[in-house]
Amino acid sequence: MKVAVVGATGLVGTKMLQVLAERNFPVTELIPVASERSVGKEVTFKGKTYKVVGMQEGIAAKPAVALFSAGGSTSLEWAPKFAEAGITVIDNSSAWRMHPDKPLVVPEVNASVLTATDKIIANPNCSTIQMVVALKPLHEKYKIKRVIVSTYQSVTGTGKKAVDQLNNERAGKEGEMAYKYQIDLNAIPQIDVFMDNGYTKEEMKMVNETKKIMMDDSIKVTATTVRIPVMGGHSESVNVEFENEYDLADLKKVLSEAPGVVVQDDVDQQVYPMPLWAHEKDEVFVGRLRRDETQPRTLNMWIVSDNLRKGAATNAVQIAEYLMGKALLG
Ligand code: A2P
Ligand code: 11C
Repeated sequence: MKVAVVGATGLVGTKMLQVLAERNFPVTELIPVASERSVGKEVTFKGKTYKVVGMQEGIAAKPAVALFSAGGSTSLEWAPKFAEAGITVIDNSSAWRMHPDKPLVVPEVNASVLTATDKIIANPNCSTIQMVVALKPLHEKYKIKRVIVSTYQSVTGTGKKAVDQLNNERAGKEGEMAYKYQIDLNAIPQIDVFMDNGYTKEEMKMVNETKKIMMDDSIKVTATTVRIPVMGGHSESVNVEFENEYDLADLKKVLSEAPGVVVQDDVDQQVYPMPLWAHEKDEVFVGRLRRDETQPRTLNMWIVSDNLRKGAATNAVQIAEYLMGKALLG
């Protein structure tokens, strides 16, 4: 299958190439696409080098599928052009996520919404993806009423510029700032821009995307998203109130049997999910499972995942795998 990666020189695009290779996605021809600045540069895929091409050339090559991670404005402009040419776009930006006609997919949760006519498919925000993978099996069994989430997000979620900022700060060097403030030795309670309601865009993504992916507008979600000086892997403290009573041992079993979830929860041995352990893994790690003793039917948990993998590249490749498996690609 001909596969294009749009944004192939970026942090997520590079991870997409790595994940496609690792999972042995049947790529017969790779078309790495980036901005005009990068045309002619080389990227490596499965030990071979490929020259980066521009957008128009990417369309002309007629890939069956294009994995996009080149920012929202690039997606808004170019995804429809790829789609018109019959190419299925799986888009990692926020451009199409809340569009009523565009599916927003986490394969473990709602792959079944996908049809052969979907030509632009949205990949959710990283912090949303890891949360819904863990929430879905619990919603099915106990019905979720309300979720309160606080995040501890890695600088890799911002991109290369933020990784450079943290490295420079640690080395005591001057450099370009991705954030308004120093991130090393700090915690910044702002991810993305502020909205009129006082929440950040990242926080509202978690609220709105969760309802859409879980296909249930009745789930109440409230979020506080925070950037911390971690190099890879987002962590989340999640408080979940259920409609129905649960037994903690049963709930752990439900999670341990859920697709894409690994339970790491042995406090006697001080075992719990951490970004260091989740790094370069595709699963969502869940631990610190305990009752919220302040109110009934409520759980506290800690969720960690590699934001560039399950939070971005792996989820996009899994969508492509699903489409291929169901013969939904043109
Ligand atoms: P380029 O390297 O040529 O700028 P990151 O999020 O890590 O910064 O990566 C963004 C990716 O999106 C890069 O591959 C970047 O290419 C690509 N990109 C940015 N703007 C455009 C554009 N207008 N057209 C195509 N690709 C773009
Ligand atoms: C972050 N979650 O960690 C963001 C990155 O909507 O795809 C991904 C932004 C998005 O900064």
